[in-house]
Amino acid sequence: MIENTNPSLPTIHADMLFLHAPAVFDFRDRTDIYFPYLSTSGDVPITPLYEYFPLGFKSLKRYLTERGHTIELLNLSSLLLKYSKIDVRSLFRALDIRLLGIDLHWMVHVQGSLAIAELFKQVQPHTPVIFGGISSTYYAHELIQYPFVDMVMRGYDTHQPMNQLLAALDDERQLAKVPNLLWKNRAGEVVDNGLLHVATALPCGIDWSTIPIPPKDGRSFPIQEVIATQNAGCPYNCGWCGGSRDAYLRINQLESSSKSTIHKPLSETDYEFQQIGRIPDKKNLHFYTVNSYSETHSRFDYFLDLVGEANFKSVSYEQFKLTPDDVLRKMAATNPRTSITLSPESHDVRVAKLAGRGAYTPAEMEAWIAKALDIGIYQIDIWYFVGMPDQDEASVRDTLAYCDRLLKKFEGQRVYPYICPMIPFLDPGSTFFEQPAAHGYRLFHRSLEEHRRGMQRASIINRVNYETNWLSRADLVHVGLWAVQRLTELKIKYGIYPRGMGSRVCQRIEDALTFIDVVHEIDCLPDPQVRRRELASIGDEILQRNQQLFRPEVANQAFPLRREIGGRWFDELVWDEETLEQFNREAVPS
Ligand code: B12
Repeated sequence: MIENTNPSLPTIHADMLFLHAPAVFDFRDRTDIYFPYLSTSGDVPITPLYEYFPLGFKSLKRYLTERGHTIELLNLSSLLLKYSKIDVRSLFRALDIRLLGIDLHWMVHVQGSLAIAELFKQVQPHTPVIFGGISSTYYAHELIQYPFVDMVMRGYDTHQPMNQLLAALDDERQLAKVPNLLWKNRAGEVVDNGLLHVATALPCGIDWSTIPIPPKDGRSFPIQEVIATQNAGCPYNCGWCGGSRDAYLRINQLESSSKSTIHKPLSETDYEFQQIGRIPDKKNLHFYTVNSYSETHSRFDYFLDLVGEANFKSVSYEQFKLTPDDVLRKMAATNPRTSITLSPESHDVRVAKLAGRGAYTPAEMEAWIAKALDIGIYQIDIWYFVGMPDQDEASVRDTLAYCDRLLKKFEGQRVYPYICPMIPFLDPGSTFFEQPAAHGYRLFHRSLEEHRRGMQRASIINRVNYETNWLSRADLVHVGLWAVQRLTELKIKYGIYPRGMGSRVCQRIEDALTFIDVVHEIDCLPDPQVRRRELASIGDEILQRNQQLFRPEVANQAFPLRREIGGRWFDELVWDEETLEQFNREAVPS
């Protein structure tokens, strides 16, 4: 262990710490990367650092703790947002751990996760670093080449292999037997143990009883939410999605006849509900059920009974097809504030079909909405996407015109369309990523290193990893953000957003649309020296805009009011608030 030179930050002793890095490091003082307002997808409460950590962190913590290992979770992304002066090196000096685990699950973390691993190894060169998650699995062989990455644990289910690994850490002979592990031996050679552990289920439910909760006297609307995933992988096959049926089989190196969806045993679902029941203030929780469309009828029926007994403040369900009447009735009965999320992706069924959707026409959807509201569904959210095959600017404009009609038709009935540009990345491993030309796509970054470098570009347009035959990279950003702006105007028109609040959102998007071009022009200058100089000349303007986003607050398209962070389920900070505050005040530089 290295000496902890900051006594005000107590040393954390653990077998393993799982760390979630900010998407870009060190975002706090970067004057050379511009993060435009509302440039994440918009449905989840995050900044452009993408603070969610994988749900698997929580299930791994439970599984490994129950098997005798001490495990800590650190959301470095949230910690750095909340405590703006804390130096990461001094945090690392206060860790006495046998293994550091970093997720590179979402590709968008490529720059941040690698930068953090490199920094950690400078402080603790003898503590091994392991990567895991979907992108780590896809890029495992490239990832292991970085000198600061010692191991990669591949696969959608890493519980049992991680237990085996923690028991084998100091013994190379045992390490060679850990399934799914790619690692470097003492001689520095890369050893591939093979992808032998194939996920058959999501084996371990989450202990929700210990999650952070927002302070009672918070200054803003609290973000109180838990997520239910009853399955991973997917029976559907949307070409842009890195979690689709084919992508799942490809990334996990499985045969096309293998199972592409894994489910949580119902006993583990029961466990999760029991633990949720122990959260103080449970009646204020929003329960966000992701991919409920991949559940079988009987499993979903069982799940709905549990939701009904739980008495959440509100519940939302993602649906792929239009939910049948009997299920709608049951959903409505489980909670008075039940909302359903549909993602038709485009109003144009031809485009929607090419995107892997198109299971219903707009007319069918409208008839269904009327019925669902009648049955007692409280709210319906409808998501459209920008960056799909055969979707040009005119098509996006038509989607907005359609949203106008939809909002008018269901005025005052809580039917809310949203739109999001697919930026910065087309998911690696998705079918369109694998066969771009066949689907009208062109890639700008393909390898891990290309993505890492790409994420360091000042201009968001240059960070985007693809374009389509119908929308260039600049169009994806411009048309995408314009569409968000137009939809905001429509929501003001129909009284969904108060005028003042909506206008501020529109003004900030307007500023982003203008400033994106300023940054982009400079970022495209061919001479690196001139480019750096010109970029430096607008550095203050970049910083000032970024600092409006990187605060201990978050606003997103679905809820464009700033809300305090720190109490989201993934805001795990290891040290208590008082300690971190004191440490932040002292801010001892390295
Ligand atoms: C549920 C889900 C979400 C949820 C919950 C996410 C969460 N906190 O886990 C929400 C809706 C919040 C979400 C958000 C996003 N998602 Co998502 N999501 C999914 C989905 C549908 C299922 C994932 C899942 O439940 N896995 C099962 C859980 C239990 O396990 P796990 O978390 O994966 O962890 C296991 C392993 O991955 C591994 N592991 C993970 N990390 C580590 C680290 C170490 C050290 C080790 C050893 C192991 C390990 O071990 C764990 C235990 O077995 C997948 C698609 C799919 N069908 O698989 C997309 C998917 C993962 N998401 C994706 C994307 C793009 C996003 C967003 C970036 C979208 C956006 N633009 O906002 C955001 C990112 C948010 C953020 N980071 O702040 C892509 C990722 C593609 C890629 N390679 O980059 C996917 C593949 C498909 C998609 N397009 O939706 N997502």
